[in-house]
Amino acid sequence: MSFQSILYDSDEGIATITLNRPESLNAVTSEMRRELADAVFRAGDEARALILTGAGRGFCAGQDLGNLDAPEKGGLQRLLAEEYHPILTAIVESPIPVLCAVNGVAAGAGVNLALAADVVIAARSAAFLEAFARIGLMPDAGGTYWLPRLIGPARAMGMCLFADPVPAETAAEWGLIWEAVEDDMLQSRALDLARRLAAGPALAYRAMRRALRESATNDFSGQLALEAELQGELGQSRDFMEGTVAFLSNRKPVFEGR
Ligand code: LHQ
Repeated sequence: MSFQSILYDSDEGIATITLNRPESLNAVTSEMRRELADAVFRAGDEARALILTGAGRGFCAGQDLGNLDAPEKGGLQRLLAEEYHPILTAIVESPIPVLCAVNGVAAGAGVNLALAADVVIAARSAAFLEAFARIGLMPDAGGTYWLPRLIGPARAMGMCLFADPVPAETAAEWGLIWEAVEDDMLQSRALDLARRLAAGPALAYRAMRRALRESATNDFSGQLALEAELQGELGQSRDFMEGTVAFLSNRKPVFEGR
């Protein structure tokens, strides 16, 4: 499988997808959407952790505004439903943890693509910009889902209405992302975290990602039931046996699960 708008690499259980249209800050075209979806599925089949990042000085400037369908082709609703949503769903439902390393500005759908990942880290010089109001649109691609859940309704509303860039450090303080790191440390930090995820208990990771996701819509008793069901399954896994034996033997566990 060869790609034009992204780079794909897989090594030692870690797949890396790099958005690769640096001349437009990795603005998203139809080709990039198709390739991203294919690459996310491929990573889920062959790796244990996935890093998503961007080439050049930007992470992703959102939709390429020069690459939009004519309205008679179904307009923005079709574009979102048929071309954006499959990528976002593929990331959220990926069997492996997804870490986004935001190397520079993330704008529009670029922010919301990053927020679909399980862990988001960003270079200190990066910023998050829900740019939509600047062009007469509202946030899409999951933005109105993630923002209030991550940073609360007041900050979510401010980000959407004012469309001002939120610097990486502020994003980390607000809980929009996991951490902001020095620019020259971003890729090594991403690799370090991805290595930990790749060596971790894959089945448990899958279960905790699902439980945390479903907590957004479950009530308390529903969530307790889901935890008990998933923990029941994990309790029968080899990884749990290995984790317990390793703890009692005072050694590091070697998890297998996929
Ligand atoms: C771009 C873009 C871009 C094309 C920079 N397109 N070329 C999806 C589909 C369906 C419905 C609608 O919603 C969506 C989701 C969306 O994402 S809509 C929102 C689209 N994104 C934006 O509105 C952001 C537009 N970009 C910007 O505001 C700025 O470029 C930011 C703030 C990201 C960065 O500013 P600067 O650092 O000053 O860079 P720049 O503006 O000079 O951009 C560098 C180059 O990249 C430039 O090209 P040039 O040939 O002049 O060097 C830009 O034209 C190009 N570029 N974003 N989205």
